[in-house]
Amino acid sequence: MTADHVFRNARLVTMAGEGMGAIERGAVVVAGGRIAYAGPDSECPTGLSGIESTDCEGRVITPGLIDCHTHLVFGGNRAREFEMRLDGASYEEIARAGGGILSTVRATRAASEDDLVASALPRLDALLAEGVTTIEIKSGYGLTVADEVKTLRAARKLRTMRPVSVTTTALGAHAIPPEFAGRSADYIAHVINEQLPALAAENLADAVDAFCEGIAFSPDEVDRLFTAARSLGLPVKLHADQLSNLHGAALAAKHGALSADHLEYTDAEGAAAMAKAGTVAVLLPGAFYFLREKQLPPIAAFRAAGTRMALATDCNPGSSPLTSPLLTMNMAATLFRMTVSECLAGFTREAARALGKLGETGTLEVGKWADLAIWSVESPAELVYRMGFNPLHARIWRGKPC
Ligand code: DI6
Ligand code: FE
Repeated sequence: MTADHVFRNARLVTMAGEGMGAIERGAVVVAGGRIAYAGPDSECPTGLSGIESTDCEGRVITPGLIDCHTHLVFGGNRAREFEMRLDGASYEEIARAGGGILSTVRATRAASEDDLVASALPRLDALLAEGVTTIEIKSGYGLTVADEVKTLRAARKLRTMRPVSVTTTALGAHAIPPEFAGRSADYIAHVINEQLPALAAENLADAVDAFCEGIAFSPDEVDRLFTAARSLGLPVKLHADQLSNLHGAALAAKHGALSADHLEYTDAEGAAAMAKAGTVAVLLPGAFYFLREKQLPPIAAFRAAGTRMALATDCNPGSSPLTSPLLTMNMAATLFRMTVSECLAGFTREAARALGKLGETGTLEVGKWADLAIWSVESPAELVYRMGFNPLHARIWRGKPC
């Protein structure tokens, strides 16, 4: 066997199959950036002489983490708004008064592509420091053709600057920009007729997203957008049922969406529709926590229906200024009562599925990219249990330690 690197004497958390796929004393062999073997150390292929070998000294190896829902690229921040909320204003009141998402739109429009890259890099580095090897980045704070293009170019630039896989999502339907105030249907037509073709022409978007909510876009408008996206061959996903139940989960499922995200107000029918369509439920406990939501996502209904559950930081300036997958897992366990296995699957296997990338990453299985996180812990539960402590020992992206 020709190979480049072997990691021996590790506790593997392969995430293959349904649970954690743990292997007490395991080894991972890397060849050409991909996993050539992941299994018991005792059965590791022999004749690997000459290749680099690392003794992991019993550390835990998981798949590299995947943050499948972020708004990483934006201008400015919303610390002032955070203070207003501490004085009693609600997220929706601030949004309706022209603050909220629109204040970040102003700052993002004022920023150059280089400014956006520079301000996103420290956030990206914080994620990488906790073992992230794949990240999804949405636009949605530009809301003109030029500013959406600028945002996604900045997102794509990040992957030339750091060893990480980046997928990009067009979220032009995030908010109604001031120049279209009161004309949401006209703005959706603009997204469909101007933004999507421009982004598609530059191949800047891997998927299309929308915010279906009373303060954003109606189910009918989303339906039109998704029909257009799919006719361009772009998969869809949806910010659904975050603040109220507009049956966004079922709408996403109807369009065969990769994922529906947030889902606090989703009902059992929505959960069942998602399971049937293979639409992954992306749960975002950071936003739930930061907005002090009371309505829990229907975890029991997802389990009963067999809906796949992923987790993500939702890193954004307004509802989840969060760049820690480890803290996100702890929040999912503490606030949503998700199990350790569900939390880890949420940032690995199910996150990969939510991006349509399960064939490439998300588990430690032969043929996938050798995207690994090596942790100085004794058991995977420690990754979920601790708060504000980062035990990452090494991050491997496509076989390269970095
Ligand atoms: N839901 C959210 O929680 C974020 N976007 C969305 O559609 C909030 C974005 C922001 O407040 O800037
Ligand atoms: Fe979001």
